Order: sequence, then structure tokens, then C-alpha cells
Amino acid sequence: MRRAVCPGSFDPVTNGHLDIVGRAAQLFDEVVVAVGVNASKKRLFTPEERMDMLRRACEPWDNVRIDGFSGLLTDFCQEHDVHAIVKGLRAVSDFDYELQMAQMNASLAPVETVFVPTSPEWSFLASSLVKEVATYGGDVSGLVPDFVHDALTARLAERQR
Ligand code: COD
Repeated sequence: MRRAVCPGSFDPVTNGHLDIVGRAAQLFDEVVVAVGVNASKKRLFTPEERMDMLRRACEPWDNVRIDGFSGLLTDFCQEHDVHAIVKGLRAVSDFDYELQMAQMNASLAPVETVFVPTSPEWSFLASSLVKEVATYGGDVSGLVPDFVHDALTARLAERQR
């Protein structure tokens, strides 16, 4: 069984993430989308909320499941018998950091990183930008699934009260 992990913060999941997950699902027998839980980082959505959104967004793919992890990604890989990490690459700036992480991860465990180039339509897309634009009232519908857009709008409204 060829099993891969698509790790990330997914705060929240965007169409750019989903494009990578869907393509990974065609390349591997099973894909685990793993939500990183880093307590020191402030997030808009809780880990459970992020995982619930991913579960709904990934319903179209039978071979994709959602999980969470804290600590090292390589520990998660070893515990779940995963030997491939799939990462999306948007630009050269992503590559510098991702290469460093890929090499560090390979030094920690028998795991290969597979880079999937972003689709041109999502190359500018990042969760952080989606949140920033939405915070100032910009239109981000079309960049995230409709139900994520609703959750984002509701959470930002709560925060502004
Ligand atoms: N198009 C294509 N790919 C995209 C797009 C897009 N529009 N948007 C995001 N992606 C890709 C990113 O390139 C990334 O590969 C992935 O989707 C997740 O993105 P984010 O922003 O949700 O998540 P990150 O980058 O904050 O997640 C970082 C990790 C949690 C994966 C990383 O910090 C990690 O592995 N942490 C665990 C601790 C650890 O092991 N540290 C040592 C690392 S060497």
C-alpha cells in the first residue's frame, strides 16, 4: 500500500490545499491529511474545526482520511507507516523552506518528500491571505469551499463583536 501524508495547518483549508490533496489521491493508494497542532501558534479555527472542515471538503475522495498530529511530522509518519510527504509548491520562496524541511525530515526518518506544483489558478492562494482579505471585507468566495466561507465569515464576525 502506497500511503502518503499531506500535512499542514489548514487554518482554514483553501481550494489550493484541496487541489494538492486531490492530485495526491490519484498518485497514492491512501492519503492522510494531517492537521498540525502547534499549541504555540494562534489560529482562527481550533484543530477539531479544521479537521471537520477537511472531512467535509475531502468527501469526494474515498482514499483520503483526516487526522491530527502534534510534535514532529516524522514521528507521525513512523507511527502510521507513511513513507511519503506530499507538499504543494507555489513559488521559489516556498521551495527554499520546503527543501530545508524535506532534507531535515529525511534525516530523521525513512520518508521522501514529493513536491506537487500548484495549479496556476491557485498559485497566489494562502490561508493567511484569505483570512487577511476576509478580515477587511474582501471577497474570498471562490477561493475556499462555500461552507468554509460561511464559517470564516461567522468566525470573523464573532471576533469583531
Ligand atoms: N497551492 C499549492 N499548495 C499549497 C497552496 C496553494 N495555493 N496553499 C498551501 N499549499 C501547501 C503548502 O505549500 C504546504 O505544503 C501545505 O499546503 C500546507 O500549507 P499550510 O499553510 O496549511 O500549512 P503550513 O505550511 O503552516 O504547515 C507546516 C507544517 C505543519 C506541515 C510543518 O510546520 C510541520 O511539519 N510541522 C510539524 C513539526 C515538525 O515536524 N517540524 C520539523 C520540520 S523539518
